[in-house]
Amino acid sequence: MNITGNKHITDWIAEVAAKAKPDRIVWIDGSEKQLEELRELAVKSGSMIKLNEEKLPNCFLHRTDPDDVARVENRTYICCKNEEDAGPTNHWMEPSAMYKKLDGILEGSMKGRTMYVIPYSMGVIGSPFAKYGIELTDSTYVVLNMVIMTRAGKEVLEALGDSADFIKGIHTQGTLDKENKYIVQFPEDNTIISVNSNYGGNVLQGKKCFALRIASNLGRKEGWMAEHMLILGIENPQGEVRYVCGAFPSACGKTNLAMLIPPEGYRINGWKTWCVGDDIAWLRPGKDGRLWAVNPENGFFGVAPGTSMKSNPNALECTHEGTIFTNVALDTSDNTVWWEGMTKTPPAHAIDWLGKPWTPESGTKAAHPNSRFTAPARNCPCKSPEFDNPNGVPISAIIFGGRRAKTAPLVYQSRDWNHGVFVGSIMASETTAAANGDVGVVRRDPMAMLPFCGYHMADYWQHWIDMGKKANNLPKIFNVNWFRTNDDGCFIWPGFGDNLRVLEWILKRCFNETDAKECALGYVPYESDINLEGSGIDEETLSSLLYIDSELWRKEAADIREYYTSFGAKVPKELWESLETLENNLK
Ligand code: OXD
Ligand code: MN
Repeated sequence: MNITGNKHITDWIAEVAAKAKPDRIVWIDGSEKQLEELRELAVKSGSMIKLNEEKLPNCFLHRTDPDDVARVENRTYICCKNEEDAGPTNHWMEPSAMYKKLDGILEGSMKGRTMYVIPYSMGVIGSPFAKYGIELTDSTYVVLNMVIMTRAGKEVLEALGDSADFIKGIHTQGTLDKENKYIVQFPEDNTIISVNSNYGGNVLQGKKCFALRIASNLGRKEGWMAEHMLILGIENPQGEVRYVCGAFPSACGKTNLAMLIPPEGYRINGWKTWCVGDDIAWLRPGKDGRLWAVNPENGFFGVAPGTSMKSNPNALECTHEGTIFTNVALDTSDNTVWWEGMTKTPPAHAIDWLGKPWTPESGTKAAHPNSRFTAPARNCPCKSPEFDNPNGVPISAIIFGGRRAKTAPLVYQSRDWNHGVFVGSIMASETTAAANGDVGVVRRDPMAMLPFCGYHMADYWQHWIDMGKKANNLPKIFNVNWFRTNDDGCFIWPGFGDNLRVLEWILKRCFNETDAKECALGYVPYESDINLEGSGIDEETLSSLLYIDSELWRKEAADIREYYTSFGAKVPKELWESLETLENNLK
């Protein structure tokens, strides 16, 4: 039965149903009663395993098909009319050709299945930031994840009223055929279609598909920004909370930074941290000339392996109730979960992510390296009191980062907004760094948006430059590198909570509370301005972390020149100018 009179929605659903031919259509109203029934159904059908109710109340384990365990960048498309608009970093197909292909796959795909209608909101329903979507899916797993990750249910339909302003999403698991897996965004039609996958990053469409690929297009049109960024509030002993956004490529500790616990000395002095978001930020200029950010999500879809009481107790705490685990190991001794890095001692017996008996002697991983938890934000011990603020939080600093063994210093500040855009555009991580200290292979990942920018990357840089003209009290832009190594290939900086020492300096810079040294890259701290008390790092070591090797940077600049050239004529002139300044500074 329809639960809305909105014809734009009901006509579209009828059209999809005529194609996919589900046995029945169920509207997700968001009620606990309905969700409870769906959980029961998922357990009965074998799609989810109920975990120990005492230790992990309302938690479930799901195993995906072994070939369906991660996002599939090579099967992810941006389908706009002109190929040039998708740019060189996206896969593209002409929209009508792609619709034809997908229609073939959708035809009859839901026969014998239920089609769920999930009305969901990215952002607080009714807030100035909110954008609405409807995902049609034949997967109960998708429904149960989407209600954690977004604000979903009939309130969204009420907020939409008769409007046609929503993102249309269709998902079918199909047959999970690897050769016919497609994750497709049609930015000109505000439409997303994912087929033949049931893995979160591909099919929880609110996340990467909507909140980044489609939303980056909306933001460009409407004058705001959709970014792959965490949002963190830092409260100083005076009780003042200042906010930063941070973009990092994967495997740089983004979730750890988003839920950072201050070092003991800081905690004693009254420092606190508040998580607003761990993955996505939507930013808009406010009337006060600052950029204001919201996290459009309502949960965390975090990587499980490596999450422990030591690395990220807050994230672990998030998973203790109402969480769906995907592809982790089942600890059969007490019907709980385990993954590599959770505890030093693995369980003596487990069922691995493939559903097979496992012991520590098996010689294989018990959990898939990309196994996940889908946890409600309400569980986060450091959830910001501003999490649901409809106007978001004002951002003082934007922090870019990457994993570089030798090149990038621990921290540097850009000279101004446009130079900061340059710093974001050249972001990179080294994929491998050999133990002998050799620098690994560099993969550029501008603003950590490489797989998520829904249009031409150089147009996206231009949008950043243009946004700089829309606000007169912009965040300052910084770059950090927690991963400098010594000659033995060991990390020098302790990282984790100690990163707050660097964040403190960053925030002081934003409020003109500390000085800095000018260098070829921008500004770096005076050694004495970073609080090292209790860090185990002395000023000499800090000096080595801040050292800029001109020879390496000359090579870096040459590599950037080549990289920019690959984007053709669209690269903004301001970025070329920043590159020239860097080259001159290094002479
Ligand atoms: C994620 C990602 O899952 O960036 O958040 O891949
Ligand atoms: Mn991400």
